[in-house]
Amino acid sequence: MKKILIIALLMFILVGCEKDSGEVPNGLLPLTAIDDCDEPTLEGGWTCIWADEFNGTEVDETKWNFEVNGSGGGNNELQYYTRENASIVDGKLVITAKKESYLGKDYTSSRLTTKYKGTFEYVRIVVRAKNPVGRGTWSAIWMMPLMNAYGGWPDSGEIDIMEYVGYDPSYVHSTIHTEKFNHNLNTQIGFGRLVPNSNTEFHDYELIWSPGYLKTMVDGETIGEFNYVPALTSDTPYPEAFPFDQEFFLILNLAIGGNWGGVQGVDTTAFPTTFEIDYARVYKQDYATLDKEKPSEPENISLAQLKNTIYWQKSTDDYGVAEYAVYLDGEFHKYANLNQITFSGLNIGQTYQVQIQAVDFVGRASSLSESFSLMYT
Ligand SMILES: [Ca+2]
Ligand SMILES: [Ca+2]
Repeated sequence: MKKILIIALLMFILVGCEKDSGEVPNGLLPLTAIDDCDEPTLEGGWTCIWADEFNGTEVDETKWNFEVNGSGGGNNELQYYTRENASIVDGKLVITAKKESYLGKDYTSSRLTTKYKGTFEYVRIVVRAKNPVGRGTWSAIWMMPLMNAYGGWPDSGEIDIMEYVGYDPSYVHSTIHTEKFNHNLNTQIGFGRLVPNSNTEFHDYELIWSPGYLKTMVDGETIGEFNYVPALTSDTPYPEAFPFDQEFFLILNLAIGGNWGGVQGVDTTAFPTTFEIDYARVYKQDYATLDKEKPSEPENISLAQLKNTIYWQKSTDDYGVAEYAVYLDGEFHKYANLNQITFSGLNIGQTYQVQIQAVDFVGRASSLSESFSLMYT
């Protein structure tokens, strides 16, 4: 009797759970954490999808590429990047900068990337690292776009999760570069944070990246937040301000000298010096399991300064809006990744009724917005 009751109760719970989980409209499957990540999940539904704990005996070239060159990184840097300046020691990637003459350069170091081996969009990245010591060093944990969807640097964006220069060792920095905001125009958007012991202690440097939003942190404390706010750049197509809706890859490097690292020269007695990385982990949110609510209805559709362009207030959602479906006169027209769209190829002089619908990562859609009358010119 008791057994039957338990079975009945179990069945009720199972059926109840199944009913509760609902259906994933677009068939997205739940995520499973990879095996070789020492912290498989993080609070908030983050599941580890890529990681290197640096536990082997040499750099894992299924995950990393060496960039071997003396081209100066576009910043007049002084090092030649080789394969030999990176090694795995006691569970850490150690990049060692040396003062030595090599193929016309006075220093050697290493730069590793995950290009074609680990490329990501809308993820959380955690890299535990210890910065080098010495005036003239310039270490970085950063990202570049895989396909340059909007053109060459800086038009497709750059995400600097953590940069450090040895002449100013108390600070770490986070910066984004885009077509509209970049260091050639001196309009890049950057933040610094006081971390006095970043070259004696390991810290977790993080990026949280969702549509229209980037946040960097050190040990859970914010370094910088970067939001796409279309009202503030309404004269600009969104990719010029915020091209971060494409896949990026991770880069770890230790530069010497250069336009930033070398501002106060190089202390030649500081070498060898090391940039050490304990792990690099990438997490994605398990939308299929977690995302239960549809997004809010897009509101406040407005005409942008840019011709034939509108923007609207970003919808809210329990796990994020993946894209916006744009309707013209009741018919689906196209998707927009962020909350702005520029129309093209319509009939000049005709007025269209525009409606917007927010769609989340599992395909749940908001109700259609109110109509906005747009005269195409
Ligand atoms: Ca490790
Ligand atoms: Ca949702």
